Amino acid sequence: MERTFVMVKPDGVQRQLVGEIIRTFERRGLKIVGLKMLRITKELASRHYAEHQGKPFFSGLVEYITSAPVVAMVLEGRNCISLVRQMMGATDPAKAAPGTIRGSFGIDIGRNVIHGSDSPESAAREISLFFDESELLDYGLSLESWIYEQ
Ligand code: DAT
Ligand code: MG
Repeated sequence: MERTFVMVKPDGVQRQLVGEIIRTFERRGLKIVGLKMLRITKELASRHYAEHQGKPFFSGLVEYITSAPVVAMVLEGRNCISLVRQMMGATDPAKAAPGTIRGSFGIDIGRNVIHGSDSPESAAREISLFFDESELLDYGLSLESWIYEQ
């Protein structure tokens, strides 16, 4: 099983899409193993988006992600890193496939509702940036045999 880091961004929280987004992942069969609401500091934003430092959109990105609370979570499931990326849709919501989260709820690349890790390395880095090991729960779901054949 794989874990990934997902965040409902400030626009998603302000637009009251938290429940809708969590529901989308739960319906798919992904398991929530960590969940919290927080206001991201400038320092955490700079670390989370370190790979984008120096790009023209960086300061706007930090401004946006720190502007209001976010909901951070860790999801677990088979191949869930790429599964979640597929469910999110393209970075630019205007180009995201209909039915994806960004393709359903967004229009502007600077207001794209959700973040999800893009690789196993990013997932490990981002999970440890937002969660202590003690905040992640190991537990089984009794319906697992109805989601996975083996
Ligand atoms: P993703 O969030 O799909 O992983 P990314 O890591 O390339 O995309 O970029 C991080 C965020 O930065 C993205 O969600 C929105 C913003 N962003 C990326 N490219 C942008 C651009 N060309 N103009 C404005 N914002 C951009
Ligand atoms: Mg990214």
